[in-house]
Amino acid sequence: MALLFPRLAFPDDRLALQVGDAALSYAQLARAAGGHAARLAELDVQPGDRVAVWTQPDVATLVALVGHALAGVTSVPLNPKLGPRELGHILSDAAPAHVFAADPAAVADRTPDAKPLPHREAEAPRRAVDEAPLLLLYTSGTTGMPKGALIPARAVAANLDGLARAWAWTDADEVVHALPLFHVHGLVLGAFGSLRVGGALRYVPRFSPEAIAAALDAGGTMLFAVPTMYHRLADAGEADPALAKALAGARLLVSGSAGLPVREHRRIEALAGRGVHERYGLTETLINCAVRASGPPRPGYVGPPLDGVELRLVDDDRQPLDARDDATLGEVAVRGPSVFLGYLNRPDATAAVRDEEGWFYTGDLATRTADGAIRIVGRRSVDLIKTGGYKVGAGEVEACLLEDPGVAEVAVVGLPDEDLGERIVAFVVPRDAATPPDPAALIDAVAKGLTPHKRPREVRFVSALPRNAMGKVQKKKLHADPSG
Ligand code: MLC
Ligand code: AMP
Repeated sequence: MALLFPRLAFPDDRLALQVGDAALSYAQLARAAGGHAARLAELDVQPGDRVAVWTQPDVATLVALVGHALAGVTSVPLNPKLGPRELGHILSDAAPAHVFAADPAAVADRTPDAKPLPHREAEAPRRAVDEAPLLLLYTSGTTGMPKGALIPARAVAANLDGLARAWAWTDADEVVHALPLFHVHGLVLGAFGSLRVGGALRYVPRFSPEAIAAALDAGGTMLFAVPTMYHRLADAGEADPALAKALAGARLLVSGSAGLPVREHRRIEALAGRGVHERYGLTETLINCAVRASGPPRPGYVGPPLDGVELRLVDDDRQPLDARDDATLGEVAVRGPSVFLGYLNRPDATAAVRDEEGWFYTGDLATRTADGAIRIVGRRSVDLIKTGGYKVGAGEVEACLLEDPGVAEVAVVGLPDEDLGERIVAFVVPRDAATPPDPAALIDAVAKGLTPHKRPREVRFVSALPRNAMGKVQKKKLHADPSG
């Protein structure tokens, strides 16, 4: 029987998870995850049911997510900072049978009925990797509220095996990361990846360069981070030789979720004596490309496709482009076992991104070299913003801002930012120019109603938005002339 986490079936005393001061061996994790699975059975949760978990950065959260995987239950990971507007959408769309939290008091203002995750033990069930959804991950689109991507266990297993080959990732490795546990990067790669190879995860509950350095010094061999974190590590490392030494001690530094500027590559290389291996992926497809650990990093490139991933570049009519000149631009399309099942309750949205032959259209624009390396150059839509590695849809932020009676019109864009990659900026036409709304209140409405990382970092009042002859807002003009 092919298992998702083989080492949990024959658990030993090797370190599986370290979260702050709490550590679990594989034997302890197996019994704790088995205990959670037993609890689900008592609650009459059946394989295939959906159960939500507030992903507070706690070892109990990881135990519950592993328990769901062993029980065949679909996890719906919730960002612990979700505000009522976005949370309401997710709970009504996903309709989970139960909501769990390591610390229910911290989320009682939004889910009064969240169940605690007490420590109990039972034998871990065994479950073969199958087509059933393992995860329901919410991801933003250009308009409307986030869509739930159904990710089967089969995709997670295939993708992690491809990454293990690309990075020579083995049970001798200890991954360090400080990423949130409600997205692919932190949850699938960081947590499930470590457990699938039988290695350890040293999870840092709150990102800081010093905490990353401490986890690397404690035995970490690989670091997974977003470009914003590398930028902050470079800033801190240039001032602190101990931090530079900790980075130099890892065998592999990996960046993803957004493009790592060549400048940051060079800074890390200068500090650590080693650059950063980039990989590229999406919630819906998991990881598509990775620079191989057997060779040097390649600044500006995300490497060739993983084993098992079919990739092509296509033109505006979705016709394949054969060029391998690192100049011809096409949209990245991928096919293979890592592609998701579809969006929950959204067959229309699923059909828009996946064709009848199984090709998934990413919306990312790229070139390809003669040796197959992909360089991500941009995105088809100006309405998708990547800030700090988080995807944010302009439409969801605009809809939230338009609720303010003082806002007549609004256009949200991502402007270049040295730290965040892109910074969310809202161009607002006030209903009454003499008494515009309070910018801090507008920012707060997004931070508290949706989630803090979707908040505009800046509000600019303008008398009108640039529009074309059809009346459509020309966001490219706001990019070119951010004064509005
Ligand atoms: C600020 N805060 C507010 C607020 N303003 N809260 C309420 N109201 C307001 N108006 C709070 C925040 O909640 C937070 O609280 C603190 O202030 C700082 O917030 P921040 O400034 O937004 O954080 P920042 O420093 O910018 O975070 C940087 C970061 C983060 C790098 C740590 O962006 C991050 O974790 N990124 C990872 C994203 C990721 O994992 N993406 C993967 C997607 S999967 P507090 O309490 O926390 O201090 C994917 C596929 C793939 O893309 O390829 O991987
Ligand atoms: P998400 O929906 O949060 O999973 O974000 C997926 C998007 O992140 C992709 O479509 C890309 O635009 C972007 N992305 C992920 N990794 C990289 C990378 N290494 N370089 C550039 N963009 C990336």
